[in-house]
Amino acid sequence: MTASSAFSYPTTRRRLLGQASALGALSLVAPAWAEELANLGLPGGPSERPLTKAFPQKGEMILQRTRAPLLESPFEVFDKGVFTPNDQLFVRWHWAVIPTEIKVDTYRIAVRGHVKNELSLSLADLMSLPRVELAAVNQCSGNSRGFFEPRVAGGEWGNGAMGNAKWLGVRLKDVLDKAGVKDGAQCVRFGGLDEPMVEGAPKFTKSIAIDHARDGEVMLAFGMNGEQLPLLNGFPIRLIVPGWYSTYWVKMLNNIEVLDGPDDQFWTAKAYMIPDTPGANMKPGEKDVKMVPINRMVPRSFVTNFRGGERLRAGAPTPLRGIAFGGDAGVKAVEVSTDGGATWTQAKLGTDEGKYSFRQWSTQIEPAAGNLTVMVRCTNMNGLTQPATPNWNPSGFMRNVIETTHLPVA
Ligand SMILES: Nc1nc2c(c(=O)[nH]1)N[C@H]1C(S)=C(S)[C@@H](COP(=O)(O)O)O[C@H]1N2
Ligand SMILES: [Mo]
Repeated sequence: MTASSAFSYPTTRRRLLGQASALGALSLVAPAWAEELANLGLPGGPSERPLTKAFPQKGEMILQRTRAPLLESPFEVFDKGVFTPNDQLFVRWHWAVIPTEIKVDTYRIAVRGHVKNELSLSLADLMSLPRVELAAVNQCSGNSRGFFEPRVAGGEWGNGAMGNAKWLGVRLKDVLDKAGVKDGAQCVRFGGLDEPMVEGAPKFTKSIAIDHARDGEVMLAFGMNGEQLPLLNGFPIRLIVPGWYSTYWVKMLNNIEVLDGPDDQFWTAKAYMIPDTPGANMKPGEKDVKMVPINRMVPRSFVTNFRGGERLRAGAPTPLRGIAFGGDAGVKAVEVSTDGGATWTQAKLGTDEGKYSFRQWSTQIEPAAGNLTVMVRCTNMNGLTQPATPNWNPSGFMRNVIETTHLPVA
């Protein structure tokens, strides 16, 4: 993690708040957005993946659900570079009551609970703390759920419920130190401005252990790829939990609560549970599997410059490239196999943007006529490699397998 003084993003307080005020003006379109949401049709079957440009500050996205918004990044986006453009980074909300207007001057983040001084931080207070910048992959726990066999319930994501950005913000540790965490603190719970649309439904909150919260990496971000966050990605502030699934990356953050016991609220204690097994893998119908809250991400890799079914020319030198990430550790190696996994060739790795970032990989092939099968696998710095067979669990979380792309060659 580097200090951001050299970063050319306009981060003076006035400039950021100035931009934020500009967004305040922009948010005058909010009622129109609310109406548009109501008028958009729902997608049909799981194979139907309509594109939409109807969401504010978002370019072309795959529409999974209108309310609460579920928007997937079209996969082509990942071939353009390791940083996902803000207007095409995926969007996921649990509840549909999302503010469409944020008053940046009165926005406050409460820091409360098991602390010596409860705080109410303005955006200016927050931005006066030392700044840090970090590239990190934001990946939904259910990314790629649509590929689970047998099928499971939940958002039918393809592989585009992930994205990588350079996050600019302040350390959660510094915020907690300002409040002075009392002895005996166990975890920190986070909440945002969104609310359930049905009475009695549990508000979306998540928590992490106190030591994790104070590791100096978890941050409160107000910048994303050199701009402020799009509203739907959590403007003005979101939590970044590097290397962990983004269910913990609470958006529109306005509440930080230090607890002296475990968090027993629904979203941490009951939802987002995975089998406590390697790769979160179990058999359909298996009983008495110990479940734990989802946590660290695992390595994944994808081909990005060809879609399955695209035709290649026989004997032609053909560049092959894609992205990989190590999960909670850096990318150590990316290997490619064109013989069904019998032999593997090391791919060349692109610029290292930090251990939590996407990393580009590339190689070249000269395919023979026939049906080419390209397999790609990533190994992270902890020595963890992608599995040859897909994992399975009832919630469709943490999908992982060596990805295979079939390309006819003629
Ligand atoms: N306030 C709030 N934060 C939230 C959520 C939410 O519903 N409300 N969903 C979480 C989940 S499950 C995911 S996958 C990410 C999605 O982040 P994105 O929309 O910026 O891609 O936000 C997380 N933070
Ligand atoms: Mo998620």
